[in-house]
Amino acid sequence: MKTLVLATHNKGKIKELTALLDGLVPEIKTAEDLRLIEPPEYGTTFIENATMKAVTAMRACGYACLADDSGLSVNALNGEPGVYSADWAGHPRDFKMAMNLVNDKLGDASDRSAYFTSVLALAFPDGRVETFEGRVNGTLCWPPRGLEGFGYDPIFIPQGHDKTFGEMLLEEKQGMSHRAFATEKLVEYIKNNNH
Ligand code: ITT
Repeated sequence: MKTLVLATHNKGKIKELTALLDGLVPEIKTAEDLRLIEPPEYGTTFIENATMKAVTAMRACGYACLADDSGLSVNALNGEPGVYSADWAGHPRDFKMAMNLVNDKLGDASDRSAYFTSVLALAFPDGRVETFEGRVNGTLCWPPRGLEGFGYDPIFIPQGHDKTFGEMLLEEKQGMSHRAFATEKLVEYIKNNNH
């Protein structure tokens, strides 16, 4: 594989994926570089949405395309916002509002456990699609802490740590994130299959 397109319009994901995939393929392009549209997401699972985003982009540009569908699932909220994590931030995206919404819905619930999931879908020009999933467990804190990362990072403390993802520099988050774990599987697949 000479060129891989990151089929996402999320700047936080682009920063993380670009660093995680460093050295894997000669050229990485983004959806923005190729002016690819941002398709509406009607799926009810991360796998469905990730696959749809990767295939839509691949059909539009002809290169191998990698999409990420991800989100925060809160156990006391029956897994919400989950696949709707971006929707909770409205238009234009406002993650302060989304984090407030999570905290309001949680109220005084004693169970503050949550997890991030990332599903990466890799769509090849010949129509094949492979998916890879990563997950990180943690707890939610309030108020939000830290200015690093993106999205819900300032309220998420990964298991076994004291800092939120919002208080971690990129390299530290990459050592334990859902996206990093999914990417590890993807990299292994690419290396084992000579792509
Ligand atoms: P693309 O579809 O263009 O990739 P998006 O932001 O719409 O961008 P999703 O539909 O996958 O992406 O929405 C996932 C949301 O979950 C995302 O907007 C983040 O706010 C949140 N999220 C995912 N991974 C996260 C992470 O590592 N840290 C914080 N929030 C995250």
